[in-house]
Amino acid sequence: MKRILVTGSVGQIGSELVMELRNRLGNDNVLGTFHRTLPTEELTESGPMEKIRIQDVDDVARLVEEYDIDTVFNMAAILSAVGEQKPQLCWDVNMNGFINILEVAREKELRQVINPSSIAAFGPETPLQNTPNDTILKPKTMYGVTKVAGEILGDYYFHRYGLDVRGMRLPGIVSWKTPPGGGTTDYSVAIYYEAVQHRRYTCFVKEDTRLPLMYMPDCLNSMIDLAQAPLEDLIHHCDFNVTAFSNSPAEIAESIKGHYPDFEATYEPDFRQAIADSWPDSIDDSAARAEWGWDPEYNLEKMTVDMLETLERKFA
Ligand code: AKB
Repeated sequence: MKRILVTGSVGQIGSELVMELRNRLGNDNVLGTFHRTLPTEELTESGPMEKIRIQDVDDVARLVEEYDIDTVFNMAAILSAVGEQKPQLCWDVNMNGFINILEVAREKELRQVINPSSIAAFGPETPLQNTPNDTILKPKTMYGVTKVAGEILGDYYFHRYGLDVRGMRLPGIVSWKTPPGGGTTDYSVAIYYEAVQHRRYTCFVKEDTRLPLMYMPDCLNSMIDLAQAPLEDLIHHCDFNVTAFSNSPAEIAESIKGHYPDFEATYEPDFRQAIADSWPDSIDDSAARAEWGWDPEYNLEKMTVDMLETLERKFA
């Protein structure tokens, strides 16, 4: 991992991943790429940023060549909620984009491709509690379909071509820097923003909807630690369960109330409730712990303290 290209660099995770990788590997060694939304000053001023359309294989190949890339983190994706409104676009970006990256990586003999999967790979037939790593994968969203197909495709490129492709099934990611867009777990971020700014939040899933969650610093570590794990230690490749804690919106609201007693949460479930109901309550990440030492740092309370402090500074 010396010269990295990150797709989806203006997104919730991509924007922070680019900065973390630049801190660790040097600014010029990390190329951020974006499609429509323009990057922040922090991203453009700290290192190279280029416009890309990952569904265009020539675009991907040109940038890999020009910047002498050896590793790609593929963070560009249409998430679950938008994916249900635009299923064809979701397939196009998530699958055609990913296979272009794999093909360029194969042809140019890149070192590694990291392609995050998601808890959206699971479906209602999957065991709901402490979901095993290797289990039934029958998602009911287009986003989930692309995540399962992406896991299988990545494993195919590893076994067929020896390309080192890796990925982890991310839970809902909570962070303060760049808001998420188009996901079902977006409420777990919005609740903090609204608590700091207005002391009230109307949540679009029911109060007892429990989902696996993780704070951004752990998410970044999970991606970089998996990328750096010795290949010979891995039994799985593109489908590691990773989680930090599982909580419901009501429990997040309680944690916020511990700091803002006047905070009020109300609940008006919409179409995203059905998506959330098809995902597990909690997942078993023992394979990630055993094969590459996954060990998250944040629980709900520690995350709440950090989220409220950083958002208060942000909106001061
Ligand atoms: C979403 O809600 O779609 C994403 C995810 C869990 O992958 N945050």
